[in-house]
Amino acid sequence: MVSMKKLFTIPILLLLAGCDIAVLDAKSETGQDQAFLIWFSFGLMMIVLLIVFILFARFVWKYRETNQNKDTLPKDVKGNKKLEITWTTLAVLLLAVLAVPTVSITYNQSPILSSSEESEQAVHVTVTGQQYFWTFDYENGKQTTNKLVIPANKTIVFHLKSSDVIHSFWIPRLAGKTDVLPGKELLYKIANPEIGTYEGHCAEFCGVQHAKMQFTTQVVSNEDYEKWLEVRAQKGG
Ligand SMILES: [Cu+2]
Repeated sequence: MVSMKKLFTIPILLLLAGCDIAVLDAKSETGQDQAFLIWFSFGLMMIVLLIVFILFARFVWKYRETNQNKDTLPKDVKGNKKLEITWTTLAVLLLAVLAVPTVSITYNQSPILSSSEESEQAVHVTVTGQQYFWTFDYENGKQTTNKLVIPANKTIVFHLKSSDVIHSFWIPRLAGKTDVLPGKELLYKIANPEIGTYEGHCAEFCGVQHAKMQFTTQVVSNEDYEKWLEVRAQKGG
């Protein structure tokens, strides 16, 4: 059996290490919605866990063996209708509560095949994944490699493409992982990123150099973005 000391060592070490969970420190509306889902389901889970633990402790204490009852067997009870209905209903209700934000946010954020609601405000960037780097093409023809620059507080529509195998586009602080498929262009939106520099990764094992398939994302003000776009630097700009 694992000793209590060992059981607590891991979380304490994580806390001491200043454990930084990027997805919970989201810097975009899209990422914040995802972080909310994590906290929401975690919260519900903790409530259930707390109730179960309290009841468990109570029953262990209440029905423990004492000198008075050690020679008698407890009464055999089964099929309490009230209890069965209660915990079945509670579980269904809990799942229903969990389903509302989960379905709504997931549906809202899922990548689509083509953009039907072409919004004027959105900034479009074509993202091409290939072994083992990322290319970003902007609306005016500018191209960068392994460095993505986008404006803050806008909706960014990424047109995800792969020129070889399946990759996955992931900027942990901005949004979750999205598959990048060969032969199929997926549109993925990230809403209202905040100014800052964020790491990006390929999150799908795509070959021997997969771990090196990283990029930097710079979210800059709208003005800076326009200026940056005008500098006609080509690759690597
Ligand atoms: Cu990859």
